[in-house]
Amino acid sequence: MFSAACWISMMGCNVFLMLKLLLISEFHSHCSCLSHQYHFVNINLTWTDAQAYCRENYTDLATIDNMEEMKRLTESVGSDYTGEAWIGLKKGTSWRWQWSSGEGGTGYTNWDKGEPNNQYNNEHCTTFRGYGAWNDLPCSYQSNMGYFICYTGE
Ligand SMILES: *[C@@H]1O[C@H](CO)[C@@H](O)[C@H](O)[C@H]1NC(C)=O
Ligand SMILES: *[C@@H]1O[C@H](CO)[C@@H](O)[C@H](O)[C@H]1NC(C)=O
Ligand SMILES: [Ca+2]
Repeated sequence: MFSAACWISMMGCNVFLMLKLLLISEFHSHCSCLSHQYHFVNINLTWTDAQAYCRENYTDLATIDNMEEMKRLTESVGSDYTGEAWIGLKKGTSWRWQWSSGEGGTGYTNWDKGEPNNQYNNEHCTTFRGYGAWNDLPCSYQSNMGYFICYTGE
């Protein structure tokens, strides 16, 4: 049998736990909007070579989870560049789009109008277009589309 004092102290403990959980989730939501820092690299590489470059020199090719990150990625490229640049999205098993980082993804996408169109049935990698929208392209492309965006962070 619990005494009243014991019951009250348990309640206190629960309140404390709840506060702690709130603080933790607050902390995490702050973290996730700061966790991906983007780095635009102007070297012409295929998607796979760009991935290797990002994995060695940063964390991976860019993963984008929401509009806020899309905005920051766009800022990292700057308005002078109007070409395309690889991001970390590529078709994986059963032709589903997957992030290079292995992140499950939040479901956020920002495909350009009419994309992904999988032209000639050969477009399995994704680029960022200057104004922010995404396009699927052949993974082996590099001339002036082979620039890429890496990220650092979780
Ligand atoms: C990492 O960056 C350096 C300097 O730009 C480059 O020489 C090297 O090839 C990069 N690593 C990979 C795996 O591409
Ligand atoms: C990348 O390729 C394009 C098209 O061939 C070229 O204009 C550009 O100068 C190249 N960039 C670099 C950094 O080699
Ligand atoms: Ca396309």
